[in-house]
Amino acid sequence: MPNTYHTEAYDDQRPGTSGLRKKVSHFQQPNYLHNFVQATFDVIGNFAGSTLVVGGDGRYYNREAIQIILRMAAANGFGRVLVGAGGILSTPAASCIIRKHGAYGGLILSASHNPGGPNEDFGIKYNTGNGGPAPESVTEAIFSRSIEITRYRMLEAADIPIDNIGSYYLGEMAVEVIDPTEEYTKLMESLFDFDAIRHLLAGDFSILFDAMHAVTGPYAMEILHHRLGAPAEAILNAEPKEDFGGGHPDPNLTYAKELVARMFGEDAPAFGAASDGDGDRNMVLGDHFFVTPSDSLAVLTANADCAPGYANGLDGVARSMPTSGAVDQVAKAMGLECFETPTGWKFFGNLMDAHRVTLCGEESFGTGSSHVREKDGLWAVLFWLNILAVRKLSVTEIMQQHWVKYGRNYYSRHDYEGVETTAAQAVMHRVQAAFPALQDGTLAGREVATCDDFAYRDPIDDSLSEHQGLRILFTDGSRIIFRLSGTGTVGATIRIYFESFESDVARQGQDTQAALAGLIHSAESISDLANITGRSAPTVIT
Ligand code: VG1
Ligand code: CO
Repeated sequence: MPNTYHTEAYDDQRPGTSGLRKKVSHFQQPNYLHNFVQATFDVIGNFAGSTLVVGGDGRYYNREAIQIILRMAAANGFGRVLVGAGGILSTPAASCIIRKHGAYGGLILSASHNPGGPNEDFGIKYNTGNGGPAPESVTEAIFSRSIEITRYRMLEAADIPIDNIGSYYLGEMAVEVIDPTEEYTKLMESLFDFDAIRHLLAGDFSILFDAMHAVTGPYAMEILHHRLGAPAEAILNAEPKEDFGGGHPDPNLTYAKELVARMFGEDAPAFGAASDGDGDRNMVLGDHFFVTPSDSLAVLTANADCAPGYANGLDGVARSMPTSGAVDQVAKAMGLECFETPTGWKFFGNLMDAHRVTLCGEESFGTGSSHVREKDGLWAVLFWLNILAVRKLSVTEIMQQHWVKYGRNYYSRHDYEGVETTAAQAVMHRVQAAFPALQDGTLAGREVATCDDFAYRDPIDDSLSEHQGLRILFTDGSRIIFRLSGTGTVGATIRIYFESFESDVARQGQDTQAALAGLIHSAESISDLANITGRSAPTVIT
């Protein structure tokens, strides 16, 4: 008989935008992880005898957590667990493996772009059998269960040697330690023209990929180096480390320092990219050129027929609400349906399952497609390389031609990280209080069309998600959006998103911050942010 242990419930296990994220020490409290895992197993239905996928981004506490989860899965009646060797599975690879093996679901261990190490962050989330993050109905059920839980089940057994590929048993449950890159690599080969990319890289087209000492190192080595022939030196920080080498594994202009310096330095390569802690994000750069994630989604959509996996056309596209409307312009021109969802990948799952969308993306360096049910960093990199190989243009040329054809959506996000929670809430209240006066008025010399608190009705299952961000929408298509982050672990992070559309080619060459200056200034003044938070400037601008 599996062992059953008594436990005391915690009251703070409500998952955020993407799972439960806390400091490592928080997860190390007695039974903290056990409770969350048991609460998950208690609500996800009848999985007896079926398969669970487990893996993580390799951060500190990954290995311990995996051993705990394996013993709990065995005691709870799973038939088999697939675990990535070394405990490694990128988030998109985990999604791929869940789908390929018809698994019941998966547990992904990651705090994504948040730093790792004994004093930093850890995280866990449950993905369902479609390979995607559990929908809100499931995450809410897990939370409800977590506050009343009194026992968990765990087998007493020795550790599984997760570094060695092979088959093992824990009681009656099979544990298969698998190569974390194999299935994922095959999937990429089925979508993109590897011969064309190999040919491109064999010429004088050089690339740099920054794995940021996070999970994509082994994947980039296998795909970009071994399969596609990029030199090993083209992969920066390729070795996954438990603390990401002390860095912040967030692929943006602030944190991907080394890559940015080289792409904007002398003899810059033609193409540069980076991914985050768990491999689902991507940043794309050209020689002295930054591609905003919102533009990237639009470019992939407009050029999808360059890649074999998408040559037969797209079902539709989707973007998160704060993401710029660049993809909307392309969708309109191509006659595609275009959806606007709340922030977080879980909202794309239903649309993909119903074959309503093929490509989707978020402004936060996330792009992906229905090949899996997570955003996918290396997939985006390969998609870009495939397009560049076919079109034989530089990144800058692709972008400039795109803007001429579809217009340019100037776009920026300002993050104020680690703000005191009450101050952050006060800022949001202040903005909302300004809405009545703004309605039908003007701001930054632009006419306000409407202001609202974004709510989303899922077109497939009719579920409603409210309070997804405060929006000021202008009649010329410009937008200012205020949102509080749901992924941080210390205090609150205020995100302000700015967008303005420019169809006039003569005005498309401006500096982004300059083009948005009026909106930025207005946002600071109506929110009274500096006074309320004591912050005079954002922590990160992307
Ligand atoms: C952030 C991003 C959001 C993304 C989420 C998870 O959420 O803004 O677009 O889906 O991170 O990404 P928030 O609530 O902090 O704004 V990851 O790479 O952490 O799975
Ligand atoms: Co991530």
